[in-house]
Amino acid sequence: MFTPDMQASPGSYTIRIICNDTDTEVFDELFIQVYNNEPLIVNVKSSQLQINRTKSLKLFINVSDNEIHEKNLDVRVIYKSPYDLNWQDNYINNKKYVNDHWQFDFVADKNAKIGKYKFRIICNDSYTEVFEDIEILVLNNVPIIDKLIISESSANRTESIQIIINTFDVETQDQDLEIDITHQITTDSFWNDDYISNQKYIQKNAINRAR
Ligand SMILES: [Ca+2]
Ligand SMILES: [Ca+2]
Repeated sequence: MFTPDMQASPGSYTIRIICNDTDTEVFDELFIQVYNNEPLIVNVKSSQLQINRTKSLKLFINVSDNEIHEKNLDVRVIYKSPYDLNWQDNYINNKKYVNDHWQFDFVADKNAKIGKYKFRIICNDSYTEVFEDIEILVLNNVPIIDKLIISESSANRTESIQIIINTFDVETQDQDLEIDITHQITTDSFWNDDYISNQKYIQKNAINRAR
């Protein structure tokens, strides 16, 4: 019997059979190939398949191998952001082995590209590397118009009405948001921006003080 154990190196083994009649020794050889049992990615689960920038999600990964315990396998996560050719791992952190599985956090940066990310989960038993891909969508936080105030609700021609607009966005500062104001006189007329002028950004606390 030839029984390579868990620690046996994979490869081609030369088996030498020696025969001796006490006067002469002869031998013959044969070859046996020993293979590694490949590691297996049993399953990959994500707490979410889409995520807004500045939020995070968790990846739960189960792997196995005949020779090596799950916690001693090399497990890694890399990703490609939309239209990117390079694999990265900048937003992957908190790698840990807990409750019989591997866990990683993906934290979408506020400047992360929007769109489909290809994630690759890699498992290596130091002889063979296997991988599985999943896709996760990173979304923009949509801007919010949270308050509109007008100084008057009516005006005679040539009089001015002040329009105050409070906006909010998770990723973009208020002063960097683009605000367009248009109006129409009847529901079937064109929207236009005649009569709109003097658009400027005033800090929110400055407005509060002015009231
Ligand atoms: Ca193995
Ligand atoms: Ca945004």
